[in-house]
Amino acid sequence: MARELYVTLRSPFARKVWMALIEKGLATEIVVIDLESRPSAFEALSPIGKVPVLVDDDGTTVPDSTVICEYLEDRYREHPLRGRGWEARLAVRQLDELGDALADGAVALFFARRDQNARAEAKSSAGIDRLLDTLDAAASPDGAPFCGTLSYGDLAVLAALGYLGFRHGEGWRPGRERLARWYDTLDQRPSAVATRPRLA
Ligand SMILES: N[C@@H](CCC(=O)N[C@@H](CS)C(=O)NCC(=O)O)C(=O)O
Repeated sequence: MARELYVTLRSPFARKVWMALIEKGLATEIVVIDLESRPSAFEALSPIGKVPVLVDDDGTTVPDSTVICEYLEDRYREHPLRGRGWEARLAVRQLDELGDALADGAVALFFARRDQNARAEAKSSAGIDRLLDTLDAAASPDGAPFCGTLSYGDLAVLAALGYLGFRHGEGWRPGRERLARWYDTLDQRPSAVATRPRLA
């Protein structure tokens, strides 16, 4: 059977894994679903009920973007996206967590604005600003990957920033030139170009 990745075209979590599969050269059929009317085949795959879900070519089924990335690294060693040794792996996992938190914040901000919930909007905006400042301080001045070589942590942050720009514009950039340079460099990779968030 063909390897399948269940996604939506806007989910930053799905995009992180989609990019990882491209970077690792693992051919995958992308199955785009509508979260408003989830097909029963998708519901059966994961009790979590969120995208992404990976169904590997032997039927191994893995939900959650970080769990999928770790699984891919454990199973497919080519084009590694996490470092060797505990320090490098810890750094990648921590970066991945920052990226996921940023994505969660950007999604929460979208719903807060849609629902005109000023309190939730202020909370999400403050959380996003803190994460952006942390990432900007950690980014290298020359646009290089955060941990030296490209990691799935970079992909998590790239997907989160791509979603932030898609939903909320580019207002995150001023005063965060290092992070913007890092983003603009990685955003040119074929894996990033092929997976940019879109409405349909
Ligand atoms: N921790 C999960 C988060 C995934 C997630 O929140 N996906 C959203 C789309 S961006 C989703 O499927 N939401 C559907 C729902 O919550 O019902 C991961 O990293 O994969």
